[in-house]
Amino acid sequence: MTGKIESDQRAAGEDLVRGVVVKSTGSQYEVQVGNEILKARLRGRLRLSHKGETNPVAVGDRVWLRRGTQTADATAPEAALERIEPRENRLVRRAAGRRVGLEQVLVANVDFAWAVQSTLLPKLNPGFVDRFLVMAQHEGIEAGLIVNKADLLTETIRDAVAFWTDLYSELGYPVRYTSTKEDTGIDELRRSLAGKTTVLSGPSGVGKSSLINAIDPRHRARVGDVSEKTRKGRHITSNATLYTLQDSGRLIDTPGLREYGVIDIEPWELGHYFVEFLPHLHSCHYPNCTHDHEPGCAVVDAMERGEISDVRWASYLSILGSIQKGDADVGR
Ligand SMILES: Nc1nc2c(ncn2[C@@H]2O[C@H](COP(=O)(O)OP(=O)(O)OP(=O)(O)O)[C@@H](O)[C@H]2O)c(=O)[nH]1
Ligand SMILES: [Mg+2]
Ligand SMILES: [Zn+2]
Repeated sequence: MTGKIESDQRAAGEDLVRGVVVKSTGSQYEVQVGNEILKARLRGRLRLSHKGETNPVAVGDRVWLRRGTQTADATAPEAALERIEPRENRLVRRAAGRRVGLEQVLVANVDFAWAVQSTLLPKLNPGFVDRFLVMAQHEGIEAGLIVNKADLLTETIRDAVAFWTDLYSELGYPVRYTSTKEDTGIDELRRSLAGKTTVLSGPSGVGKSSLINAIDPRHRARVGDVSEKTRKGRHITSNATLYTLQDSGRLIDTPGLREYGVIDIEPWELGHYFVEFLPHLHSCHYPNCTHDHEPGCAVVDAMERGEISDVRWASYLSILGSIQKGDADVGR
């Protein structure tokens, strides 16, 4: 058994070892090889072959390393990152600021993606959830919604939050309420992570890192508070990190995003990533219908019959508008 794993982790005839990227700080990467974490630096030619991306290597990438000679300097890289395996999937967003136009790969090779929101502080943002679900659907990644801070649910907001969780459940997405303060829904969430790679993504301050710590207390992901004034998080987590779980499975913590920018999707294609539109798309009069102004639109008809929720249609139009305008992701 051990022999097989070793030969799988070593390229034939070459002195390379295979691992998974667990952290990326821009120029240096941490790569898990078996039970070991190696610091690695990228070879120059790899950097050039990924020109459209701000980061050629992302957390979750499967890579091949060449071990270097050990030095006494603990900060020196221990290996050169020689090769990146083709990705099964990735979550990307448009890079913000000076790098607009480039893609930022948030994570690669994930089996499941949770959009994490909170009931309050910050309050649930369905626009974020819809954009996130579109991008996950586009990449063929299964996705769902976690609503954390269930302990803050009061009579005043309970129905408003339930409106959204019912909506996403009815669309077929798994929905979980959790509280890291009251230990609600944590065991169930932990069980769903076994044997696969799962990513948590959401706005700053919703409790992604707190969930990681609650799921596997051996990990000590840094947690920050929410600003009293803006009621938003303070962007505590600054790099995506992959955690190996005690019970099997891998869980990726990501930095909080202000908004989730949709990328690489054409206007006529967007409707394909709204699951409830799918049964109607072939009935639109125009094959490239954008379900906006076109006559004979089966999606609008379905909405008028009450089969598609008007809030999801409004959200669709908002995303369509950003794609048509070529909006940049507002980013972190
Ligand atoms: N009331 C309540 N507060 C929580 C819960 N989970 C986390 N928090 C608090 O929310 C704040 C933000 O938590 P973090 O885990 O740092 O949030 P994050 O999503 O990782 O934020 P970024 O790293 O900035 O993206 C902290 O003050 C946590 O203590 C919860 O279930 N209930
Ligand atoms: Mg965090
Ligand atoms: Zn249509």
